[in-house]
Amino acid sequence: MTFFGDGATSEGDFHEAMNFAGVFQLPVIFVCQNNHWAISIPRSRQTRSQTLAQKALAYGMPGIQVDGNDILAVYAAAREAVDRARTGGGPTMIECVTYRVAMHTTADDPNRYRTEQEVEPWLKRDPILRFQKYLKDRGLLDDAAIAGIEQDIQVEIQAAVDRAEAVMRQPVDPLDMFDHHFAGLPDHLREQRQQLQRELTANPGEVDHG
Ligand SMILES: Cc1ncc(C[n+]2csc(CCOP(=O)(O)OP(=O)(O)O)c2C)c(N)n1
Repeated sequence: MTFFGDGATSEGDFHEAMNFAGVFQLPVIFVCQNNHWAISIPRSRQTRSQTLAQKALAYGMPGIQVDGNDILAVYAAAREAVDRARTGGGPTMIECVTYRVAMHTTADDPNRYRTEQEVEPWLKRDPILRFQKYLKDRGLLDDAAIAGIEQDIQVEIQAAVDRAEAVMRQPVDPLDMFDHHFAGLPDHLREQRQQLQRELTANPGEVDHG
């Protein structure tokens, strides 16, 4: 199973991988998270195709477009694709239609290229809220259970943050970044390593390379 965005479908790698998987009937599931935006580039500027899923047909594999904010619809599509792949039926592409409600990264300011009005309707389609409502309506979940799950998640996230911060506080040798990539370091990287070593020796107090 491989995951990528709507923007990624404009890259050559996507088309080569789809073609290869189709020709060799590989057990691959291409899951496209179409969240309408590739940083500041809207879905309408990626392709004139009506759907992204239809690209699968050209590569000889089934393509299915699902409501990506409907957890059960995504599950059903994935179940079918996984069963097909495991029984030798070849690859599938699934386009999950959703929306990026927040910024792309903390370095991005969506106010520069889209309006609040565009985002607004998607907030109501939040897949977690929808699934909560579905389970509550069927008596499978209540507010106390939700509070318990959220509390557990908070604890888990805080533990991960604490672990990451502890690792970041450990002294690291910046020269380590040159290790373990190549059996023999290429000349240009060897030069960069030497340059960094000289700089570190000249500025021993310089520890923050982030
Ligand atoms: C070849 C290449 N070009 C540009 C970038 C910079 N870049 C990083 S994420 C991104 C947008 C990706 O959009 P999309 O595929 O829709 O995925 P999303 O992040 O929205 O899930 C771009 C252009 C990159 N990482 N690699």
